[in-house]
Amino acid sequence: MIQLKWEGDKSAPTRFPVGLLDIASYSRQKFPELDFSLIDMPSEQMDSEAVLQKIREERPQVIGMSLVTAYYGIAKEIAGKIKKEFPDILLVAGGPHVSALPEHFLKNTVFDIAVVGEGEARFSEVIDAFGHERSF
Ligand code: B12
Repeated sequence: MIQLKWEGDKSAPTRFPVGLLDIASYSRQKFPELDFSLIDMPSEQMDSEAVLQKIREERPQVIGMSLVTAYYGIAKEIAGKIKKEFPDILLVAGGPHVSALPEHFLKNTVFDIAVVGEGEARFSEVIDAFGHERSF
């Protein structure tokens, strides 16, 4: 899971990523054998290169990002870099921007899946389908 931050972002560094943590907590209960981790760009003062470095170290199979519209640009930048270096990682987007403008979001994106609305059960379904090589 990645909580985003764009360069010059003045919002508080300690935003608590409630939506992402909800999803991780729900998924962890469903799949206790899997590891879930949070890359928290604001509180760890990370830029996109630092995120890439963390991904190189952790080698996740699935990455979820939460987007408000203000974070669309940085999400696109980071997702593009991830896909270029790790084309097999499944990229899942959710949050208010994706829920408000799903068709627009999907028109020009490297994300594999966009989840509209509440993400807890949906994200688990995605992980389940991905783990069993089922289409979603
Ligand atoms: C609390 C809040 C804040 C707090 C955040 C505190 C915190 N803990 O992070 C503060 C005051 C800091 C804040 C700031 C801003 N906010 Co605000 N905020 C809200 C509010 C009222 C609730 C958000 C919340 O915590 N929801 C509860 C959690 C559980 O829900 P959630 O995050 O939506 O996540 C669920 C789903 O969206 C989905 N989901 C989310 N992420 C993901 C990711 C994946 C992979 C998947 C599958 C699913 C998924 O699943 C989650 C669980 O069901 C909403 C309005 C609302 N009622 O939703 C506005 C809202 C999100 N904020 C908004 C805005 C514009 C902002 C600011 C940009 C304002 C500004 N100009 O600075 C900043 C951006 C901050 C940031 N960096 O994200 C807009 C976004 C609109 C848009 N088009 O994107 C909203 C929708 C209000 C509105 N109607 O205009 N905000």
